[in-house]
Amino acid sequence: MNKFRFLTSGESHGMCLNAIIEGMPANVAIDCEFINEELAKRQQGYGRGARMQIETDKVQIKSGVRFGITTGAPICLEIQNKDWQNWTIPMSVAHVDENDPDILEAVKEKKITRVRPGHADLAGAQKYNQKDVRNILERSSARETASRVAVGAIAKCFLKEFGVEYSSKVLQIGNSFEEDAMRNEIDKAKENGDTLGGRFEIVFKNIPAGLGSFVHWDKRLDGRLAQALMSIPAVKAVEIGAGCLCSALSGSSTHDEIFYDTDNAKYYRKTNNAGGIEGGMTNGEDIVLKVTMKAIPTMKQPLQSVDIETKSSYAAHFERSDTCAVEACAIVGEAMAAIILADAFLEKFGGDSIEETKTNYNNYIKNLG
Ligand code: EPS
Repeated sequence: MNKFRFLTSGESHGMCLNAIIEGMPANVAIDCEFINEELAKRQQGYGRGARMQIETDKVQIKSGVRFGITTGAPICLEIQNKDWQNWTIPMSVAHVDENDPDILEAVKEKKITRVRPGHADLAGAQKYNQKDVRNILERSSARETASRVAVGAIAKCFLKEFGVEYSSKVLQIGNSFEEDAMRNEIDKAKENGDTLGGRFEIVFKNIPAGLGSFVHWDKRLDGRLAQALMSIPAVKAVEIGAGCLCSALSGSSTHDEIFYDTDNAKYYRKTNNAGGIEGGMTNGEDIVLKVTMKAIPTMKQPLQSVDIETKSSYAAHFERSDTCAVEACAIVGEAMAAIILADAFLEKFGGDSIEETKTNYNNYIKNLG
């Protein structure tokens, strides 16, 4: 059903991360430097851990782009894991000789049996019948979100053709709402071997009215955005516009009154509690999304858990982790929202080339007022 869709593959300490994208029309300019800047933004943020000092995420486009322009063919991209060179034996794709004591030691050293509360470890090991939780951790790791940011950057290249603008900002870390207080709280959590979550806002501007639809449950754009954002590891809540505040507001204070600007032949609202979506469709106002991320479950001071081999009580596994990754999550959130909006654009306007998409878009916009 999706017009713009993608799959990713790759493990946290495997050779690389990949994505295959389908549905991007031909003749869209793709700037690899821009994709790399987006990848760098995801690596930053106060509270990130040691892994980010090892990696310098860079995209390599393997197909679907020629001379910097999409051809309409599937786009395949790859991001190398620099850390992989330290994991060639424990993450070997090929069979290894377990009779070799050095190899046995290297594999055993990376085996995990003490599952982390709050991560995919235990349910994943049960579901996939794994005795080494490494086989769950490697793919459930949020490292996978680097691929999504690269795909999102390609969606952003497409959206920019229509004048779409976007931004995100962190609203809250733990119980702090100001930058200095947020940093202090992160420092304190780090000292205590603890982690922190928070909340961020994403805004998309210049989105035309009428993307998404009310006619079927799975066409509603608010549902599609919420699903995409909830699919980011550690995200626990997504709000659109006034979001959770709506529970306390009466109808007269919830809904945004409608006006008409005769000079510009345009409908508008003075408030945006709807967050740019009414009836599962964009209404022409800014798309405003608020996302809540829980604290990362890998902690230097681990919680009580169980060793799945011995069934005895143990502190959960700790390898290396971020104290706080809310800033990074906001960049992933922008990427996921861009992917959904690019899909909704293509659903509405179609087109196998950007010229065709633009012709359809311009015809539609002419009649909107
Ligand atoms: C990473 C996200 C986190 C990091 C990971 C890199 O993933 P997870 O959800 O597994 O905690 O911990 O780095 C490591 C696993 C490591 O080797 O330190 C990311 O955003 O790239």
